[in-house]
Amino acid sequence: MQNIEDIVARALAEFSAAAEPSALENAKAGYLGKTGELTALLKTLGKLAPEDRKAAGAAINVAKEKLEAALDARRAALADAKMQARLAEEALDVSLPGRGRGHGGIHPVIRTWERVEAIYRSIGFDVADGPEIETDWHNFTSLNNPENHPARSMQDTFYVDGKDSSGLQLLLRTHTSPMQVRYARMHKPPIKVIAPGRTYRVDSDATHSPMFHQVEGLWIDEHISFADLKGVYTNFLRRFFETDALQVRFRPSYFPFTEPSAEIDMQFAEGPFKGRWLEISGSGQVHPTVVRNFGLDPERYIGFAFGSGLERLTMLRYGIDDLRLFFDGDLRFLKQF
Ligand code: 2U9
Repeated sequence: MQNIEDIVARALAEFSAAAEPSALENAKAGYLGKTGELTALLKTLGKLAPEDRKAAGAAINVAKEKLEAALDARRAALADAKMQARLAEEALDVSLPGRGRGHGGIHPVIRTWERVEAIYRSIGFDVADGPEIETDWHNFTSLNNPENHPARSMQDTFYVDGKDSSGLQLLLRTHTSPMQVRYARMHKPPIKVIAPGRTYRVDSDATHSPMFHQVEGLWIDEHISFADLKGVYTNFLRRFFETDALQVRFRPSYFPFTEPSAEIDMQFAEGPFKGRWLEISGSGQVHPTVVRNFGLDPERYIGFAFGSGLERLTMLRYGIDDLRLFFDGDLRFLKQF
């Protein structure tokens, strides 16, 4: 049966030439499908003489099995080739080094903030935190700021449109003192608290930023004096700057919320600032009107308050000479802390 061998040879050639499963299936149809060549041959069996039929049938079946085996092999080869191509395309070089992830750090001013908190906590001060959008009453009036005080003007304070739920004028707090007022009105003496946080003033130049950080302290009880203020603050400075070779002096000053009031100056006995008196803080005995606004009797309760700039403390600790470095976000600067 020359014809069968010819059919098988052409089928095998077409199968191995098929580069795609669809082409392979089309080729299969040409031989084994309903109208395929081998199928047609099978249909001619009935016309053969009975003695020839058996041999012809067996030959066709052998041919059919051959083609089916070749089809299976080709199908597997095409699937394998497809998988290899995909593996090559999607290959990951697991030996490449990772891109790495940048890690952030703590801003130097926040380092100071944390340090100040730890020192005051260690001598029994609580730490209070509160709103940065304040009422005019908490920020100014309760602190004995007169109606016409320049700090209350639009040039010095950021006012916020709209009023609070009681109809009070809102503003960005210019100091953390309003938090101390809130704290003092919520606690019974002894009141011993610091309030670190962000504050806002309309001010922007080499030594002023519209947003800056303060820490204020307040200690109110029956017999708290300037001697306690001097002890607490001197202890704080020596621990913050990690040196006992440091002098502190109090210079008379004026603030509406304290009477008497004093500027606190310090002088290092060593290091880059050696021998220079540096202004470090404002302070004073809390004004009787402010104590009354706490809801306390100023004849019975007395104490001190102080306020320091966290940027200033940071600049002195690390010898930084330009305030703007804190706000520029330059990693060459920030990475040093
Ligand atoms: C209450 C009563 C009194 C806090 C005080 C200062 C003096 C002061 C400045 C230092 C540098 C602000 O950041 S700064 O510009 N602060 O001079 N602050 S006494 O007095 C208070 C606080 C709260 C209830």
